[in-house]
Amino acid sequence: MDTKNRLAFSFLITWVCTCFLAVIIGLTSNAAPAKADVIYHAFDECFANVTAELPEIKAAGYNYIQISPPNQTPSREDDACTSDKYWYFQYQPYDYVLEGNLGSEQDLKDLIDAAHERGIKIIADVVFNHMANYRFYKDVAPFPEAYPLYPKKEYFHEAKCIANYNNSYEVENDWLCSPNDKEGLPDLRTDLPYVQQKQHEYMQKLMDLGIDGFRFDAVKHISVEDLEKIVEIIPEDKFYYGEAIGRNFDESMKYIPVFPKVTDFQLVNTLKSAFTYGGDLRSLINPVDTQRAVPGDNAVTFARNHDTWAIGQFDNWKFDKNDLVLATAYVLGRKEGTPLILTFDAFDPTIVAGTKFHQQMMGESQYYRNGNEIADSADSPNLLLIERGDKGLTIINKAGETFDVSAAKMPGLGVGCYNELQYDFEMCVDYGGDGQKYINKWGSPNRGGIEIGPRTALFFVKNEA
Ligand SMILES: [Ca+2]
Repeated sequence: MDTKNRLAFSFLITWVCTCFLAVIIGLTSNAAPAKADVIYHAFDECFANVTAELPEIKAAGYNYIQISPPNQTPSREDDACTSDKYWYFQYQPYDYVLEGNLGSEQDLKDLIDAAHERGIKIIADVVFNHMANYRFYKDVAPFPEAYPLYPKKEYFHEAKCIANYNNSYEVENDWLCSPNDKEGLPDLRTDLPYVQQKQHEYMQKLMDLGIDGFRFDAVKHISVEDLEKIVEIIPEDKFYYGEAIGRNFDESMKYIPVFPKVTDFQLVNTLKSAFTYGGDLRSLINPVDTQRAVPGDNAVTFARNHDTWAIGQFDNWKFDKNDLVLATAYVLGRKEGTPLILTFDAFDPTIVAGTKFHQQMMGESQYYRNGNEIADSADSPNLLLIERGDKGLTIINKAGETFDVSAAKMPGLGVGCYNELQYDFEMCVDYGGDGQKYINKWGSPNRGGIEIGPRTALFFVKNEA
């Protein structure tokens, strides 16, 4: 076939396939395809910039976007749209009006509408425990008249910094302070019907704009009884979860079922141990069974979030750059949890492949295959194999060396060929002469077995028949 004919032939094939696809889509258009949720955390991003980014976000496979708190907060010295230096200002509400450093109410509405057109939902981060530090408003009026919504002292707990984090009364009722901020954040009396009403009006306003869900900040600092009141108005079809930085499993689970889901810091701990030098990836086999992760239906999962990203806090939960990608690959390869991917990580090629894998494996079962059943030396602290149904496989190699074996069994996967989603090569499984299944093609038709490079994660999905 000459070049011209080849082009024509390829065009014809494309046309035939497209028409065939159109027929399939046409036949199934009544049932929207079920998709697993992966949340893109548009951390400290201006709303108009997120709107502009929607094509990339959609192409990478994300179907939820979590925005930073959209309420009014102290003015920033940096350009909020290009810098993340004063990100923590966004977690200090001054007023629940939708006019702030990250954009206007119209910018937010435009983002919601444009996202909905693409089938993407928007989650708003809401901060109800406290208000902005009064030092920003000293020139406006005395405390607390400076706060338009809460101008009376009775709306706040007594001004006193949390001193003992083991005392839940203090954690819930005293003010959040930091070494750089001894004045602290005015802590709201979230038990008062008036305060709850203002917070409900704000949530309702966001829902009227089209917001699809909420992330509730700092829930450990609000009593469960108050939280129950706060979430009361949320309709069943909304997605919402609580940011609970649980120091242990019970502390994480304390907020279920007030929230259907909580941030899974138990898993972050478990991941950190497994990926630390000398750690063992096999410790990541079913961590929920030993309470080293929150049950999947209740968990919003990540290797890092904006809190562990931020300089000078949660240093025990920070990962080396390569480990971060591999730990996030695990979060996306496993069945459990709703993954939340931070802006800075969201377009890493391995993480994009993992996000697509997570979506395509929706509803598939999960099995951690023991390396002994695959090949010599595959049962290793550096190697993890997660099968998804009989049509998906994640392999993670955390070693500094390539794992290379010329023969590998693959008892769990169906016979056929699989595409690797990041590197775009084919792996095929077929029966050998002994009646067992083997990987008989790995990239090149000249080799079988497994070859996975140092500090690499691979995601295989079976080709459609
Ligand atoms: Ca509080």
